[in-house]
Amino acid sequence: MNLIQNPYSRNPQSLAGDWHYIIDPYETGFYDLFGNENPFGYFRNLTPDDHWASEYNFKQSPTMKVPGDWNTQEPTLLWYEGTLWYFRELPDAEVDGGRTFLRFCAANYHSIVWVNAIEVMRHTGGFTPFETEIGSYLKRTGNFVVAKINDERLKDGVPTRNTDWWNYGGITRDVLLIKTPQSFIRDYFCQLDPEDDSQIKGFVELDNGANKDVNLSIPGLGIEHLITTDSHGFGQFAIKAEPDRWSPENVALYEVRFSIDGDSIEDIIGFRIIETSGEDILLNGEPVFLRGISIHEEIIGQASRVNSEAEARRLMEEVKALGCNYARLAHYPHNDHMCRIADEMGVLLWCEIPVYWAINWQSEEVLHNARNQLSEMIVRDRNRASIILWSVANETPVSEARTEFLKSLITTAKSLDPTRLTTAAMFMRPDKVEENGKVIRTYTLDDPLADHLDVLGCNQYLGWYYTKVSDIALSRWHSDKNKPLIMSEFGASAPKGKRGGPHDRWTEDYQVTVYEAQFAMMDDIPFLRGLSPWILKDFRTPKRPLAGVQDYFNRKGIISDQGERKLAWDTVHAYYKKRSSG
Ligand code: GCB
Repeated sequence: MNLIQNPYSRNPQSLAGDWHYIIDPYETGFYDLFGNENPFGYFRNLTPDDHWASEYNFKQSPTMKVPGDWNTQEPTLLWYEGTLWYFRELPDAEVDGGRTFLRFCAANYHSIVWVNAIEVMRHTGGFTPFETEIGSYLKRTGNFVVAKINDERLKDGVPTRNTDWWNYGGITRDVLLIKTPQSFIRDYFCQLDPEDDSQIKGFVELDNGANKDVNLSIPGLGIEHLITTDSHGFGQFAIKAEPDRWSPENVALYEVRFSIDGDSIEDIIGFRIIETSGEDILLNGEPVFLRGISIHEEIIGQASRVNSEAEARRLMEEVKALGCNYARLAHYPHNDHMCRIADEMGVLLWCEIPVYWAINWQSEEVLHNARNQLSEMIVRDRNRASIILWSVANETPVSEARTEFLKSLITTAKSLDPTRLTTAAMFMRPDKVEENGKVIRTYTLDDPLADHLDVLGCNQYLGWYYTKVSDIALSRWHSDKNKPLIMSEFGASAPKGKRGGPHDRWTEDYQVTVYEAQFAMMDDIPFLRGLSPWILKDFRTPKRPLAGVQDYFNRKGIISDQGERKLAWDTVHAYYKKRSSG
């Protein structure tokens, strides 16, 4: 069964707050001396008074905030990668005939959860939700939850060991107790039909609701429609409708309510059509140019994982201030709030999974993991009008195994959501020829993956890696794919406040020079339909140690980690102003 759709509107009980924790680099709380799972593990929540081998006590252990990464809450954990145990008491069980689910909106990376010392779920993947029903394990009083979260980077992980971002560990997003009636609306999908835009189409899935009737109501469109479900509680619908179309310029949102006897759920949904035609991206039938920016999920001002609605809003406000109609949420699914805020503020989105650089393409298990993360992201977010692109990969090395792996993910994305476009960030290969003593580079997208995507993404760092800024004007772009291209990354590093001449690397001035040259070049790429420069804000990464300059931050932000705008912010802002009036 799918994850529970739209859990926040079920008035869930948040388990946010102080959780006790124990750092356990040797996994003493999980394995015995010989590496077998220990039946007296920490999940039992014992104390030295209970058992001679219990050399721990959760209630005497320190606390940290959930949600929140562990790295930035306790100085000794900044670089920690391994196992950490969490504990908190749960509310008393209510005897109301209903059902209770426990949902982790995300925990990085591998999680095992126990309720009252009974294992209730395991999950792999750091950025998507997982949940299970726990009602039958709850006692009248004295309930508790224990979670073992491990964020070791793994060769066969998704992502794999090597990434250019901080491996924030822990319960980074909300933990919710969701109450439902015995029979309830578990999932629904409600979008304008890309095959026939005169109708709203979708499905509803009931939990424990075989053959029940579901009422779908969209008051703003005068819709009251009865959906009948089959013996699995599954029902489809297609209803004639002429909604005001959602777009960044016209944030038209409708209340949508599904109800059955004893349960109802409300959502706020926008209706729009996204498609391609040759080299164009069409939003509601009109060509659109995506003025974007890439974002990591880090808080402006303190460089830690974003985990609240207010912090997500602050990021999106910065996107809007820049003049964007689009953002790339790199390099993993961001928190639940981001897409809802984008719906509300009118920002088109590219959403992706952490299939980044070199994954183990040969492994069925790795494919299963990647597919699971993709599915959890799509199921969580497919009712959001803002999302137009599902991206399956970032900068992956071309091989047959890689392409087969990614083709399979594209098939999954299309089957879960035929209303959106697929993409991936790829490289383009330069052919160099000498003309009048100058090297002309012609970039061609010859990655075979391109044939399977709707929209092509290309990352390039002309003027920063391998090339000089003068090479940018000598670059040409070629494509015979007849598909739109998004320049999904480009940029240059500059610590805020470091000034110099226009050609001095690592200065704000050089960052501006690179952006100006890049924009001039992009004006001449006939199949370019969008860009998302790298990146909105400086972000933490262990890969950038240059002292006094990077200090373990990637400094390609156009605002600093503290939120101060760099000179390049104005350059991007001015370019987007020109683009939006042109
Ligand atoms: C890339 C990666 C991104 C890096 C960026 C950089 O190509 O996709 O994750 O952070 O380059 O700054 O080098």
